[in-house]
Amino acid sequence: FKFFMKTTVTANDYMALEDRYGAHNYHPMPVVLNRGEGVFVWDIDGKRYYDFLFSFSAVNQGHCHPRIVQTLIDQAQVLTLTSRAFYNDALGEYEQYITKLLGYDKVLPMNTGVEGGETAIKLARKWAYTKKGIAENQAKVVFVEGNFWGRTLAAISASTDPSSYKGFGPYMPGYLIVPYNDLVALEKTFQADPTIAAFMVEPIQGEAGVVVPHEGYLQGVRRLCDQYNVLFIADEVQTGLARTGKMLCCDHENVKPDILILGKALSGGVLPVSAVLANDEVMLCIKPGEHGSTYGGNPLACRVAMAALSVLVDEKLAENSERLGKILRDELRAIPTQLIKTVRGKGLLNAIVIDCGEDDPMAWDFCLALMKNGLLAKPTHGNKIRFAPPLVITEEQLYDCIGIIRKTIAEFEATL
Ligand code: IF1
Repeated sequence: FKFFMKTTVTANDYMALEDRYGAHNYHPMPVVLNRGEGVFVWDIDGKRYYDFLFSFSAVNQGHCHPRIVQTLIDQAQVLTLTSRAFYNDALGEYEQYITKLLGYDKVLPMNTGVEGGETAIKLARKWAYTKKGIAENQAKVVFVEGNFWGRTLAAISASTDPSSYKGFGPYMPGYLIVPYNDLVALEKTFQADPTIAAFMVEPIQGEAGVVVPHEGYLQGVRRLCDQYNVLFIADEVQTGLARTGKMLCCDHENVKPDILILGKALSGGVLPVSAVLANDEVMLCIKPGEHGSTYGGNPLACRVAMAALSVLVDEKLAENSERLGKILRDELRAIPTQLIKTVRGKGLLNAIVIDCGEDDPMAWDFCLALMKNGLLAKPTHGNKIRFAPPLVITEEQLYDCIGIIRKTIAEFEATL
Protein backbone atom coordinates (compact mmCIF):
# COMPACT_ATOMS: atom_id res chain seq x y z
CA PHE A 1 0.00 0.00 0.00
CA LYS A 2 2.75 2.42 0.89
CA PHE A 3 4.84 1.39 -2.07
CA PHE A 4 2.05 1.35 -4.67
CA MET A 5 4.11 3.34 -7.16
CA LYS A 6 6.90 0.78 -7.17
CA THR A 7 7.07 -2.65 -8.64
CA THR A 8 9.99 -3.88 -6.53
CA VAL A 9 10.60 -2.72 -2.99
CA THR A 10 14.23 -2.71 -1.95
CA ALA A 11 15.97 -2.65 1.42
CA ASN A 12 16.74 1.00 0.75
CA ASP A 13 13.03 1.77 0.51
CA TYR A 14 12.37 0.31 3.95
CA MET A 15 15.35 2.12 5.44
CA ALA A 16 14.24 5.40 3.86
CA LEU A 17 10.77 4.91 5.30
CA GLU A 18 12.08 4.54 8.85
CA ASP A 19 14.39 7.44 8.31
CA ARG A 20 11.59 9.64 7.03
CA TYR A 21 8.83 8.80 9.52
CA GLY A 22 10.58 7.44 12.60
CA ALA A 23 12.46 9.32 15.30
CA HIS A 24 16.19 9.18 14.80
CA ASN A 25 17.07 7.61 18.15
CA TYR A 26 18.93 4.62 16.68
CA HIS A 27 21.59 4.04 14.07
CA PRO A 28 20.80 0.53 12.78
CA MET A 29 22.99 -1.68 10.64
CA PRO A 30 21.84 -1.46 7.00
CA VAL A 31 19.88 -4.71 6.86
CA VAL A 32 16.08 -5.15 6.75
CA LEU A 33 14.87 -8.31 8.46
CA ASN A 34 11.53 -9.96 7.94
CA ARG A 35 11.82 -13.47 9.40
CA GLY A 36 13.47 -15.29 12.27
CA GLU A 37 13.74 -18.92 13.31
CA GLY A 38 15.97 -20.30 16.04
CA VAL A 39 19.51 -18.99 15.54
CA PHE A 40 18.72 -17.41 12.18
CA VAL A 41 17.14 -14.29 10.77
CA TRP A 42 16.49 -13.51 7.11
CA ASP A 43 16.51 -10.22 5.27
CA ILE A 44 13.88 -9.17 2.75
CA ASP A 45 15.98 -10.54 -0.08
CA GLY A 46 15.97 -13.98 1.52
CA LYS A 47 19.57 -13.88 2.73
CA ARG A 48 20.10 -15.83 5.95
CA TYR A 49 22.19 -14.59 8.89
CA TYR A 50 23.31 -15.92 12.25
CA ASP A 51 22.00 -13.42 14.79
CA PHE A 52 24.83 -12.72 17.22
CA LEU A 53 23.16 -9.70 18.77
CA PHE A 54 20.07 -11.70 19.52
CA SER A 55 17.78 -8.74 19.78
CA PHE A 56 19.90 -7.30 22.58
CA SER A 57 20.03 -10.73 24.27
CA ALA A 58 16.26 -10.96 24.57
CA VAL A 59 15.91 -14.04 22.43
CA ASN A 60 17.82 -16.62 24.48
CA GLN A 61 15.32 -19.30 23.41
CA GLY A 62 15.86 -18.52 19.71
CA HIS A 63 13.65 -16.55 17.35
CA CYS A 64 9.99 -17.55 17.24
CA HIS A 65 10.39 -20.57 19.51
CA PRO A 66 7.46 -22.83 18.52
CA ARG A 67 6.31 -23.57 22.08
CA ILE A 68 6.43 -19.90 23.13
CA VAL A 69 4.68 -18.74 19.97
CA GLN A 70 1.99 -21.43 20.32
CA THR A 71 1.41 -20.37 23.93
CA LEU A 72 1.08 -16.77 22.76
CA ILE A 73 -1.46 -17.72 20.10
CA ASP A 74 -3.50 -19.97 22.41
CA GLN A 75 -3.72 -17.42 25.20
CA ALA A 76 -4.34 -14.52 22.79
CA GLN A 77 -7.51 -16.27 21.63
CA VAL A 78 -8.81 -16.59 25.17
CA LEU A 79 -7.84 -13.61 27.33
CA THR A 80 -5.10 -11.02 26.97
CA LEU A 81 -5.62 -8.27 29.54
CA THR A 82 -7.73 -7.96 32.64
CA SER A 83 -5.89 -5.20 34.49
CA ARG A 84 -4.89 -5.82 38.08
CA ALA A 85 -8.25 -4.51 39.24
CA PHE A 86 -9.37 -8.15 38.99
CA TYR A 87 -7.78 -11.53 39.51
CA ASN A 88 -6.98 -13.67 36.47
CA ASP A 89 -6.37 -17.39 36.12
CA ALA A 90 -2.78 -17.10 34.83
CA LEU A 91 -1.07 -14.65 37.18
CA GLY A 92 -1.06 -16.72 40.36
CA GLU A 93 0.17 -19.79 38.53
CA TYR A 94 2.97 -17.79 36.94
CA GLU A 95 3.90 -16.17 40.25
CA GLN A 96 4.12 -19.56 41.92
CA TYR A 97 6.17 -20.96 39.03
CA ILE A 98 8.77 -18.19 38.83
CA THR A 99 9.22 -17.75 42.58
CA LYS A 100 9.69 -21.50 43.12
CA LEU A 101 12.06 -21.68 40.15
CA LEU A 102 14.26 -18.82 41.36
CA GLY A 103 13.86 -19.16 45.12
CA TYR A 104 12.10 -15.96 46.21
CA ASP A 105 8.95 -15.42 48.29
CA LYS A 106 7.30 -13.08 45.85
CA VAL A 107 7.38 -11.49 42.40
CA LEU A 108 6.13 -8.13 41.10
CA PRO A 109 5.35 -8.28 37.37
CA MET A 110 6.16 -5.35 35.07
CA ASN A 111 6.80 -5.01 31.33
CA THR A 112 10.13 -3.52 30.30
CA GLY A 113 13.51 -3.97 31.91
CA VAL A 114 13.76 -0.34 32.91
CA GLU A 115 10.43 -0.54 34.74
CA GLY A 116 11.93 -3.44 36.64
CA GLY A 117 14.78 -1.17 37.73
CA GLU A 118 12.39 1.60 38.71
CA THR A 119 10.35 -0.89 40.72
CA ALA A 120 13.44 -2.21 42.50
CA ILE A 121 14.48 1.29 43.52
CA LYS A 122 10.99 2.17 44.75
CA LEU A 123 10.99 -1.03 46.80
CA ALA A 124 14.42 -0.23 48.23
CA ARG A 125 13.42 3.32 49.18
CA LYS A 126 10.21 2.13 50.82
CA TRP A 127 12.16 -0.51 52.71
CA ALA A 128 14.69 2.11 53.82
CA TYR A 129 11.96 4.31 55.30
CA THR A 130 9.80 1.59 56.82
CA LYS A 131 12.42 -0.96 57.93
CA LYS A 132 15.88 0.58 58.04
CA GLY A 133 14.68 3.78 59.70
CA ILE A 134 16.14 6.26 57.24
CA ALA A 135 14.56 9.72 57.47
CA GLU A 136 11.94 10.55 54.82
CA ASN A 137 13.41 11.56 51.42
CA GLN A 138 16.99 10.88 52.54
CA ALA A 139 17.51 7.38 51.07
CA LYS A 140 20.42 6.91 48.66
CA VAL A 141 21.00 4.28 46.05
CA VAL A 142 24.53 3.41 44.96
CA PHE A 143 25.33 2.57 41.32
CA VAL A 144 28.57 1.76 39.54
CA GLU A 145 30.43 3.58 36.79
CA GLY A 146 29.40 2.31 33.37
CA ASN A 147 26.01 1.06 34.58
CA PHE A 148 23.17 0.75 32.09
CA TRP A 149 19.61 -0.03 33.06
CA GLY A 150 17.46 1.75 30.51
CA ARG A 151 16.25 5.08 29.21
CA THR A 152 13.85 6.56 31.75
CA LEU A 153 14.79 9.68 33.65
CA ALA A 154 15.56 7.67 36.79
CA ALA A 155 17.81 5.35 34.77
CA ILE A 156 19.73 8.00 32.87
CA SER A 157 20.20 9.92 36.12
CA ALA A 158 22.37 6.99 37.24
CA SER A 159 24.30 6.86 33.97
CA THR A 160 27.94 7.90 33.61
CA ASP A 161 27.68 7.83 29.80
CA PRO A 162 27.06 11.32 28.37
CA SER A 163 25.25 9.93 25.32
CA SER A 164 22.65 8.54 27.74
CA TYR A 165 22.22 11.47 30.12
CA LYS A 166 23.50 14.65 28.47
CA GLY A 167 20.82 17.17 27.57
CA PHE A 168 18.08 15.46 29.58
CA GLY A 169 18.54 17.01 33.01
CA PRO A 170 17.61 17.84 35.71
CA TYR A 171 18.39 14.48 37.20
CA MET A 172 17.05 12.30 39.99
CA PRO A 173 18.64 13.08 43.35
CA GLY A 174 19.71 10.50 45.89
CA TYR A 175 22.21 8.62 43.76
CA LEU A 176 25.85 7.79 44.45
CA ILE A 177 28.36 6.36 41.97
CA VAL A 178 31.28 4.06 42.78
CA PRO A 179 33.77 2.37 40.44
CA TYR A 180 32.73 -1.08 39.16
CA ASN A 181 34.51 -4.13 40.49
CA ASP A 182 35.92 -2.24 43.47
CA LEU A 183 34.91 -3.55 46.88
CA VAL A 184 37.17 -1.15 48.75
CA ALA A 185 35.44 1.87 47.25
CA LEU A 186 32.06 0.29 47.92
CA GLU A 187 32.85 -0.29 51.57
CA LYS A 188 34.13 3.29 52.00
CA THR A 189 30.89 4.57 50.52
CA PHE A 190 28.76 2.36 52.77
CA GLN A 191 30.83 3.41 55.79
CA ALA A 192 30.57 7.11 55.08
CA ASP A 193 26.80 7.27 54.62
CA PRO A 194 24.21 5.61 56.86
CA THR A 195 21.36 6.69 54.56
CA ILE A 196 22.15 4.15 51.83
CA ALA A 197 19.18 1.95 50.99
CA ALA A 198 20.57 -0.16 48.18
CA PHE A 199 23.40 -1.00 45.82
CA MET A 200 22.26 -1.78 42.29
CA VAL A 201 24.62 -3.57 39.90
CA GLU A 202 24.79 -5.77 36.81
CA PRO A 203 26.69 -8.99 37.62
CA ILE A 204 28.36 -8.48 34.22
CA GLN A 205 28.06 -5.07 32.57
CA GLY A 206 26.32 -5.52 29.23
CA GLU A 207 26.09 -2.17 27.52
CA ALA A 208 29.52 -1.18 28.84
CA GLY A 209 30.90 -3.96 26.62
CA VAL A 210 30.53 -7.20 28.61
CA VAL A 211 32.73 -6.20 31.53
CA VAL A 212 33.23 -9.22 33.81
CA PRO A 213 34.18 -8.42 37.42
CA HIS A 214 36.84 -10.42 39.28
CA GLU A 215 35.83 -13.71 40.85
CA GLY A 216 34.53 -13.04 44.33
CA TYR A 217 33.16 -9.58 43.52
CA LEU A 218 29.54 -10.63 43.88
CA GLN A 219 30.26 -12.48 47.11
CA GLY A 220 32.03 -9.37 48.36
CA VAL A 221 29.04 -7.24 47.44
CA ARG A 222 26.77 -9.65 49.32
CA ARG A 223 29.00 -9.54 52.40
CA LEU A 224 29.21 -5.72 52.44
CA CYS A 225 25.48 -5.32 51.89
CA ASP A 226 24.81 -7.65 54.84
CA GLN A 227 27.36 -5.87 57.00
CA TYR A 228 25.95 -2.39 56.34
CA ASN A 229 22.28 -3.37 56.07
CA VAL A 230 22.05 -2.28 52.44
CA LEU A 231 19.87 -4.08 49.90
CA PHE A 232 21.71 -5.80 47.07
CA ILE A 233 19.79 -5.24 43.83
CA ALA A 234 21.00 -7.37 40.90
CA ASP A 235 20.05 -6.16 37.45
CA GLU A 236 19.97 -9.47 35.61
CA VAL A 237 17.87 -8.12 32.74
CA GLN A 238 20.69 -8.98 30.35
CA THR A 239 22.76 -11.54 32.31
CA GLY A 240 19.86 -13.59 33.66
CA LEU A 241 17.91 -16.53 32.31
CA ALA A 242 20.76 -18.82 31.24
CA ARG A 243 22.63 -16.21 29.21
CA THR A 244 25.90 -16.57 31.14
CA GLY A 245 25.79 -20.34 31.64
CA LYS A 246 23.70 -20.47 34.83
CA MET A 247 20.06 -19.61 35.31
CA LEU A 248 21.25 -16.38 36.98
CA CYS A 249 24.69 -14.85 36.67
CA CYS A 250 24.78 -14.50 40.49
CA ASP A 251 24.56 -18.31 40.68
CA HIS A 252 28.18 -18.48 39.50
CA GLU A 253 29.17 -17.19 42.95
CA ASN A 254 26.25 -18.78 44.83
CA VAL A 255 25.05 -15.35 45.79
CA LYS A 256 21.43 -14.36 46.31
CA PRO A 257 20.53 -10.71 45.80
CA ASP A 258 17.80 -9.14 47.94
CA ILE A 259 16.08 -7.83 44.84
CA LEU A 260 16.40 -9.49 41.44
CA ILE A 261 15.38 -7.78 38.20
CA LEU A 262 14.60 -9.82 35.08
CA GLY A 263 13.37 -8.82 31.63
CA LYS A 264 14.31 -9.40 28.00
CA ALA A 265 14.39 -13.21 27.64
CA LEU A 266 11.63 -13.63 30.21
CA SER A 267 9.28 -13.67 27.22
CA GLY A 268 11.69 -15.23 24.74
CA GLY A 269 11.47 -12.04 22.72
CA VAL A 270 7.78 -12.03 21.93
CA LEU A 271 6.45 -9.44 24.40
CA PRO A 272 7.90 -6.96 26.86
CA VAL A 273 7.81 -8.88 30.15
CA SER A 274 9.87 -8.01 33.22
CA ALA A 275 9.80 -9.08 36.83
CA VAL A 276 11.15 -8.04 40.20
CA LEU A 277 11.69 -10.76 42.77
CA ALA A 278 12.26 -10.35 46.50
CA ASN A 279 11.41 -11.93 49.81
CA ASP A 280 8.47 -10.78 51.93
CA GLU A 281 10.58 -8.56 54.20
CA VAL A 282 11.21 -6.31 51.18
CA MET A 283 8.32 -7.00 48.80
CA LEU A 284 5.56 -6.39 51.34
CA CYS A 285 6.85 -2.85 51.95
CA ILE A 286 4.78 -1.78 48.94
CA LYS A 287 1.06 -1.73 49.72
CA PRO A 288 -2.01 -1.79 47.43
CA GLY A 289 -2.22 1.36 45.32
CA GLU A 290 1.43 2.31 45.72
CA HIS A 291 2.80 0.78 42.51
CA GLY A 292 1.54 -0.90 39.37
CA SER A 293 1.17 -1.03 35.63
CA THR A 294 -1.68 -1.50 33.16
CA TYR A 295 -0.03 -4.41 31.41
CA GLY A 296 2.08 -5.83 34.24
CA GLY A 297 0.91 -9.33 35.10
CA ASN A 298 -1.48 -9.64 32.17
CA PRO A 299 -2.51 -13.23 31.40
CA LEU A 300 -0.89 -13.22 27.97
CA ALA A 301 2.46 -12.18 29.43
CA CYS A 302 2.14 -14.67 32.29
CA ARG A 303 1.53 -17.65 30.02
CA VAL A 304 4.29 -16.58 27.64
CA ALA A 305 6.76 -16.10 30.50
CA MET A 306 5.97 -19.55 31.92
CA ALA A 307 6.58 -21.05 28.48
CA ALA A 308 9.79 -19.04 28.00
CA LEU A 309 11.14 -20.13 31.39
CA SER A 310 10.20 -23.76 30.89
CA VAL A 311 12.01 -23.77 27.53
CA LEU A 312 15.19 -22.66 29.32
CA VAL A 313 14.80 -25.51 31.80
CA ASP A 314 13.60 -28.26 29.45
CA GLU A 315 16.17 -27.55 26.74
CA LYS A 316 18.97 -27.19 29.30
CA LEU A 317 19.96 -23.87 27.77
CA ALA A 318 22.12 -22.82 30.73
CA GLU A 319 24.29 -25.90 30.24
CA ASN A 320 24.49 -25.28 26.51
CA SER A 321 25.40 -21.64 27.11
CA GLU A 322 28.16 -22.61 29.56
CA ARG A 323 29.67 -25.26 27.27
CA LEU A 324 29.45 -23.39 23.97
CA GLY A 325 30.59 -20.12 25.54
CA LYS A 326 33.88 -21.74 26.49
CA ILE A 327 34.35 -23.07 22.96
CA LEU A 328 33.55 -19.67 21.46
CA ARG A 329 36.06 -17.80 23.64
CA ASP A 330 38.77 -20.45 23.17
CA GLU A 331 38.33 -20.43 19.40
CA LEU A 332 38.25 -16.64 19.16
CA ARG A 333 41.42 -16.38 21.25
CA ALA A 334 43.11 -18.92 18.99
CA ILE A 335 42.62 -16.78 15.88
CA PRO A 336 45.98 -15.31 14.89
CA THR A 337 45.05 -11.65 14.44
CA GLN A 338 46.03 -8.13 15.44
CA LEU A 339 42.45 -6.98 15.01
CA ILE A 340 41.07 -8.41 18.26
CA LYS A 341 42.59 -6.95 21.41
CA THR A 342 40.46 -8.83 23.95
CA VAL A 343 37.93 -11.64 24.10
CA ARG A 344 35.83 -11.73 27.25
CA GLY A 345 32.55 -12.97 28.65
CA LYS A 346 30.75 -15.78 30.43
CA GLY A 347 28.54 -18.39 28.86
CA LEU A 348 27.17 -16.98 25.65
CA LEU A 349 27.40 -13.34 26.75
CA ASN A 350 30.68 -12.32 25.12
CA ALA A 351 32.41 -9.41 23.51
CA ILE A 352 35.53 -8.80 21.52
CA VAL A 353 37.38 -5.52 21.74
CA ILE A 354 38.74 -4.33 18.41
CA ASP A 355 42.19 -2.85 18.54
CA CYS A 356 41.21 0.71 17.62
CA GLY A 357 40.03 3.90 19.34
CA GLU A 358 36.44 4.34 20.47
CA ASP A 359 35.84 6.90 17.72
CA ASP A 360 37.40 4.78 14.99
CA PRO A 361 34.82 3.32 12.56
CA MET A 362 36.83 0.08 12.32
CA ALA A 363 34.51 -2.00 14.51
CA TRP A 364 31.49 -0.77 12.56
CA ASP A 365 33.21 -1.66 9.28
CA PHE A 366 34.14 -5.06 10.66
CA CYS A 367 30.49 -5.66 11.58
CA LEU A 368 29.50 -4.73 8.02
CA ALA A 369 32.00 -7.31 6.78
CA LEU A 370 30.56 -9.93 9.16
CA MET A 371 27.12 -9.06 7.87
CA LYS A 372 28.21 -9.58 4.29
CA ASN A 373 29.39 -13.04 5.33
CA GLY A 374 26.12 -13.91 7.06
CA LEU A 375 26.59 -13.00 10.73
CA LEU A 376 24.88 -10.07 12.45
CA ALA A 377 26.60 -8.20 15.27
CA LYS A 378 26.75 -4.55 16.25
CA PRO A 379 29.42 -2.49 17.97
CA THR A 380 28.85 -0.76 21.28
CA HIS A 381 30.97 2.12 22.58
CA GLY A 382 32.87 2.26 19.32
CA ASN A 383 35.28 -0.64 19.55
CA LYS A 384 33.43 -3.40 21.40
CA ILE A 385 31.37 -6.01 19.59
CA ARG A 386 29.01 -8.23 21.52
CA PHE A 387 28.85 -11.87 20.50
CA ALA A 388 25.70 -13.10 22.21
CA PRO A 389 24.15 -15.80 20.05
CA PRO A 390 20.93 -17.56 20.98
CA LEU A 391 21.34 -20.24 23.57
CA VAL A 392 19.71 -22.81 21.30
CA ILE A 393 22.71 -22.66 19.00
CA THR A 394 24.27 -26.09 18.37
CA GLU A 395 27.97 -26.87 18.46
CA GLU A 396 27.97 -27.38 14.71
CA GLN A 397 26.30 -24.01 14.13
CA LEU A 398 28.75 -22.37 16.51
CA TYR A 399 31.72 -23.75 14.57
CA ASP A 400 30.07 -22.50 11.40
CA CYS A 401 29.94 -19.02 13.01
CA ILE A 402 33.57 -19.25 14.12
CA GLY A 403 34.42 -20.08 10.50
CA ILE A 404 32.58 -16.96 9.34
CA ILE A 405 34.41 -14.83 11.91
CA ARG A 406 37.82 -16.30 10.94
CA LYS A 407 37.17 -15.78 7.25
CA THR A 408 35.94 -12.22 7.80
CA ILE A 409 39.00 -11.33 9.89
CA ALA A 410 41.30 -12.64 7.17
CA GLU A 411 39.48 -10.69 4.45
CA PHE A 412 39.22 -7.58 6.61
CA GLU A 413 42.91 -7.55 7.54
CA ALA A 414 43.83 -7.90 3.88
CA THR A 415 42.05 -4.57 3.19
CA LEU A 416 43.79 -2.63 5.98
C1 IF1 B 1 18.61 0.39 24.22
C2 IF1 B 1 22.70 -2.61 25.77
C3 IF1 B 1 21.54 -4.64 25.22
C4 IF1 B 1 19.90 -3.72 30.16
C5 IF1 B 1 20.05 -3.93 31.54
C6 IF1 B 1 17.98 -2.93 31.99
C7 IF1 B 1 17.74 -2.69 30.64
C8 IF1 B 1 18.72 -3.09 29.72
C9 IF1 B 1 21.28 -4.61 32.06
C10 IF1 B 1 16.50 -2.00 30.21
C11 IF1 B 1 18.52 -2.80 28.32
C12 IF1 B 1 19.25 -2.54 26.15
C13 IF1 B 1 18.25 -1.57 25.70
C14 IF1 B 1 18.74 -1.09 24.36
C15 IF1 B 1 20.16 -1.48 24.27
C16 IF1 B 1 20.27 -2.62 25.22
C17 IF1 B 1 21.48 -3.34 25.39
F1 IF1 B 1 23.31 -2.19 24.70
F2 IF1 B 1 22.40 -1.60 26.51
F3 IF1 B 1 23.52 -3.40 26.45
F4 IF1 B 1 20.53 -5.35 25.36
F5 IF1 B 1 22.57 -5.27 24.87
N1 IF1 B 1 19.10 -3.53 32.40
N2 IF1 B 1 19.34 -3.04 27.41
O1 IF1 B 1 20.85 -4.10 29.30
O2 IF1 B 1 15.62 -2.87 29.58
O3 IF1 B 1 13.78 -1.20 29.34
O4 IF1 B 1 15.12 -1.80 27.34
O5 IF1 B 1 13.57 -3.48 28.37
O6 IF1 B 1 18.97 0.89 23.16
O7 IF1 B 1 18.16 1.05 25.16
P1 IF1 B 1 14.46 -2.29 28.60
